[in-house]
Amino acid sequence: MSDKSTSFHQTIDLNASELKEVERATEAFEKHHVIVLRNAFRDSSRLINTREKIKDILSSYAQKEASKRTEAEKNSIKKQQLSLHDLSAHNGHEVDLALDGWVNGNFRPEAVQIISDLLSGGPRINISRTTIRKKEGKESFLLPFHQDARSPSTITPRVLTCWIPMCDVGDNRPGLEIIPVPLDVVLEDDNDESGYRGPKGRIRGPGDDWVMKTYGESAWAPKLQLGDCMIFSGDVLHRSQIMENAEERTSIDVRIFSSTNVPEKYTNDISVELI
Ligand SMILES: O=C(O)CCC(=O)C(=O)O
Repeated sequence: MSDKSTSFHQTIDLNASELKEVERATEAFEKHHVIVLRNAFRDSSRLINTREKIKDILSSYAQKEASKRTEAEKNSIKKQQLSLHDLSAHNGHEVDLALDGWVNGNFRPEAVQIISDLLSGGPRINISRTTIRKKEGKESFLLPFHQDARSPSTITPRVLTCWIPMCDVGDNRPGLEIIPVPLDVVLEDDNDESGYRGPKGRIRGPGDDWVMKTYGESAWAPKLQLGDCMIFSGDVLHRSQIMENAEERTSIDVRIFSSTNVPEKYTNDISVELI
C-alpha cells in the first residue's frame, strides 16, 4: 500500500513550477490537509549544503565529552534528531544556520504563496520546533504514526509542517508515509507499551495497527526527489516510512504558522519570516 499512486493521491501531488497545479493547491489541501509539492525550491542543489550542515550539527553533539552531555543531548544523539525546543536551547543559531538561505530564502515564490494562502497570510517558520533528522539505515529510530498537533491549540490556529528531504527518498531511503484524511481532532494515544515513548514517557500516537486498520486504504509514502517537499497540517497522521535495507537519509521538518494568528504555545519561540 505504501507507494501506490492512485488518482486520489494524484489530486494532492502538485508541481510548484506549473501554474495550473499551483492554482489547485488550496482546494486539494482543504480536502486532504496535505499536499506533495514538487520543485518547491529555486535551487535544489543548495539543499545539499543543508544536508552537510545537519550532519555536522548532529555529530558535534556526539563529539562532546560524554560526561558533559545533558539528557536531552544524549537523546538527540541516540535518535539522530534535534529540535531546539527539545533541547530547551535559548538561541536558534544552529538550526537557523541549517535553514538560512539554503531552505528559507530558497523556496519558489509560488511555494511561499501557497503556504501563505493556507495560513491566510504572514507565514513564519518556528525555529525552536523545527527538527533536523538523520536516519542511518535499518537500525534508525523510526517514528510511528502520530499527529504533530499534541493539543487542539495547534490544530486551530493552523500550524503546517513542511517536511523536506535532503536527498531522493522512496527507493532506498525512507520517506514519510501519510494518511491524507482531515481529522480535525487530536487522537488519544495508544496504551500499548510497545509504542514510541516521548521525552516525558508518554506514548505518542494512536498505534500503527489501529491506523492501518482504520485508514490503511488511504496510506501513501510518495517517492520524493531533492527539491520536493510535503506540507500538512497538525491533525494529519504520518510516520517514518518502514523500509528493508534502508540507506542514510537526512531531512528537516519545518513548522510554519501565521504571524496574524499565533498559536499560544508559540508566543515565546524563536521564529523567522518565511521567504
Ligand atoms: O522524518 C521522519 O521520519 C519523521 C518526521 C515526522 O514525523 C515529523 O515531521 O513530524
